[in-house]
Amino acid sequence: MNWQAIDGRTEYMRNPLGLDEKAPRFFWKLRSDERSASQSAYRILVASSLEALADDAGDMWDSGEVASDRTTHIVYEGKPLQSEGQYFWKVRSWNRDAVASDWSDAYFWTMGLLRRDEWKGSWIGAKAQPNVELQPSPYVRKPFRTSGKVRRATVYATALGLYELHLNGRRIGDWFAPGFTDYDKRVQTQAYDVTPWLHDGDNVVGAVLGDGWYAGTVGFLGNHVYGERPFFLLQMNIEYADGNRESVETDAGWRTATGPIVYSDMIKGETYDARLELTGWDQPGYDDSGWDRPDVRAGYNGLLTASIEPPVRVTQQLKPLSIRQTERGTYIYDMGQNMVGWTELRVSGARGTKVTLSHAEMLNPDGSLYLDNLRVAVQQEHYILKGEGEERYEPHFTFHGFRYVELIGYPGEPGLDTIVGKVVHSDTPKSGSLRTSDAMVNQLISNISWGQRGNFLSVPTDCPQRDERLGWTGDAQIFARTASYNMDVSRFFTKFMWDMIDCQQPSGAFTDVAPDAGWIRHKMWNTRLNWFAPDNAGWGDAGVVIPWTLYLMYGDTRILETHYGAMVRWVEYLRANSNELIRPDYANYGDWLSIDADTPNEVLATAYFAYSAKLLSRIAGALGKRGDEETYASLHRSIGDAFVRAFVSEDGRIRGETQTVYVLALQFDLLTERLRELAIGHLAENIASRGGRLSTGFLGVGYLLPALTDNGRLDVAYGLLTQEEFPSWMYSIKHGATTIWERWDGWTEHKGFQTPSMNSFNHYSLGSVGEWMYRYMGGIEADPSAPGFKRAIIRPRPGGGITEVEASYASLCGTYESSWTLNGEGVFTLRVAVPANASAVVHVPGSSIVADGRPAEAGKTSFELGSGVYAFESRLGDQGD
Ligand code: RAM
Repeated sequence: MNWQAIDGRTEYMRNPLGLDEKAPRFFWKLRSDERSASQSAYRILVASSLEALADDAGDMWDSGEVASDRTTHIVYEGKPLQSEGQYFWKVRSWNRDAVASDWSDAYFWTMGLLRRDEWKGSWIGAKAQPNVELQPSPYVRKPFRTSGKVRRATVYATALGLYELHLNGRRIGDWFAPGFTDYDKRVQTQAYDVTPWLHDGDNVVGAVLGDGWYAGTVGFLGNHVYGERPFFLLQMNIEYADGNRESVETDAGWRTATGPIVYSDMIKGETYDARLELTGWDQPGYDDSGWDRPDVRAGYNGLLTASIEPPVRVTQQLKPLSIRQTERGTYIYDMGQNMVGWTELRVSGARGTKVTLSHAEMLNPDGSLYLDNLRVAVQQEHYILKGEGEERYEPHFTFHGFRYVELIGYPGEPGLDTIVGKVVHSDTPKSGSLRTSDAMVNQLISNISWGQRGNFLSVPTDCPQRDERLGWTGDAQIFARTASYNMDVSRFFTKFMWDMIDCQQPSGAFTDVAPDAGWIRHKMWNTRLNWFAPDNAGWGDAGVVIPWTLYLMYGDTRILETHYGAMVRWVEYLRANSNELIRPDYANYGDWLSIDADTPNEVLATAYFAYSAKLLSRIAGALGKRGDEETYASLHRSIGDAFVRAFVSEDGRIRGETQTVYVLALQFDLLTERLRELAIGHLAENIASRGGRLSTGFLGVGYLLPALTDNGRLDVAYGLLTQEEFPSWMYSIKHGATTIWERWDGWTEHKGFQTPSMNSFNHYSLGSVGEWMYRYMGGIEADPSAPGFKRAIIRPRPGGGITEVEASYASLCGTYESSWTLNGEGVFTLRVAVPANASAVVHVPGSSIVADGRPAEAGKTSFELGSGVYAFESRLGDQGD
């Protein structure tokens, strides 16, 4: 029977440390080799020790046998969880025949420091420097002794700035901790189990501090946005086998010095002088008598919250494809992929030799690095050799977006193995995969996923190379659904919602950028960039779209409950600031970077207002708030009516007559049935009149193919997908793109590069077509009535000359697969896999359907399936379905 609960998770994570969630949620998956396997009941045991758990004792919680088919978001309801508590759990599941599985493996989690007064340390940093723009990174250290056998040692740490934790000569943890938050409001803390790394007797704990988003350059907002220099807070709690406890924490007794990192800035790169290395600084026995006492910061008024975001990690290493010497005697490498992270250098040479690594996304026509689009960003490292044999170097608190690397000043002749590219991003595990028979479509899929990898770094950034790299909310919302197919972004976006909440204005407006990095606080938008406003249409709406997406894709109702009030405030803000339900748009983004098509702001803004209201109604429904569900549904209808009155003519033409106005009106459900039909006709005509090409910008593009497909124009949708003439996705691919460009015309044959003041080659927004590829081409669609893929709708739509698609999606409930082929005779085959304890409604296109080897009843095209693997065959006409 093979019925088994597997892959247990706590708060979406495998065995997490240092949670501050007092009612954590449990998740598991089910394994079964039977068809239509389902769970009839479960029992969870939570114990305070592994021994107790092994004895089947749930001294913290025994859920009892609960009749339920749920396996996700099961809320802990046991005894109160304690600070630093270590908890173990397991689950047993009963199948529909009431046969029990074995107990699952044991899983665990720990709690962090739950009360502020449990943080005993002080914030320490280097003394203030004379006013320098780029300052050296401080090293801080503390020797300490352990006395006896250590049972468990945990480090809790954070920084206003960035920190790299060291213990006894070992670097511990990930990159760019504690992540980007609005430090005026909160900072995340991390927990590390360091038990294995403690020595008997003498030990040293320390850290290297970086300016990061706190004190370094943030986007185009300059440096010192939150503070002038970084500060570090650490507490190591040690429990001995004999029950004694001790702690080591940051205080005035630590020592600090500067070392080889002359500066390291997110936007400005790094200079590292290896001659200044503090060899052995993080080990016992090092003489720190020349080091200073640290500066102790008075305190911190923001919240200390356990880290929600997934850690930033190096997830892949890329070797360069080629190397070429330039006339200047430098070398230019091609990594073969526009990537984000940095390069590691291997070099031997004389002490004092300076080697520079310079990074760029593109090459100029003369073969040199195209640096113009970086604005004030400097994607360079300068490394000064110590001259002691082979030296290896990678930077610390900076990252770059690049495909090409220029090596300047290298002593000797470099080879392909002189550098290696390190791919760096928030470690959101891959959850989707898509492969087709069309090589260019596959390249587009790859470009979209590289765009995500390059820009999901603590926050969803717009781009990784120029002096921007900010959490633009419009970009994030339009791409959120695509992102959640590609990778598990549950916690990444849960964290980002806090960033949005921290910036929500007293009026209820959600901002364009989160964290806003003091943009609004300093009223910079008035002075520097007067087009900025805190409530742009399609940007602020992210405050509703993102929680809804998390609910749909992961079944998370807590995110809806937590932010319900904030979402209501947003929609009420829009209502209060509209004129008879027509929403003005004060800023000028409109359908940002559309091409040769200006969507009137009011039309776009009113459509988005309606969409926010509609989603809020559904959210209220999901939370059982029937009154609000009706209130916001009727608000949505009223906005739709106002929209039609103000902007739609009798013949279904919508003001502006851009593709985007039709797409939004169709997708946000603003039209009557009659107007809908007219609108789809106008949309298709507009596309045809442009030679089968699109004109949509960031906001229209995400819904363009869905709107066409939902309204019977799959052929037009595929035409746009596979269009190779400018502007199109394939145009960039034909010209070598390996990521999604910010602009359709970032580079064109007729004009060359667009204006360097805004020309990123790694912006994911126009890649929001990824969603359509999963939902429609692959056919794996979420069912809002069973969110989190407890049930899926499988409805592949063949077309576009594509003969084969393989799609899969690893949901919280297990992995769905939908793979199809279409041969020259119009024979369509479909293979569907549905995970245990889940179900799917499968819609098979075409006629003469054979399901699982048997002819289906005439006229039957949809099939309700339980778990298992199924095969279908049908015959298609010329047009797909
Ligand atoms: C640009 C950003 C971003 C966009 C805004 C409106 O500067 O790159 O992608 O959301 O402007």
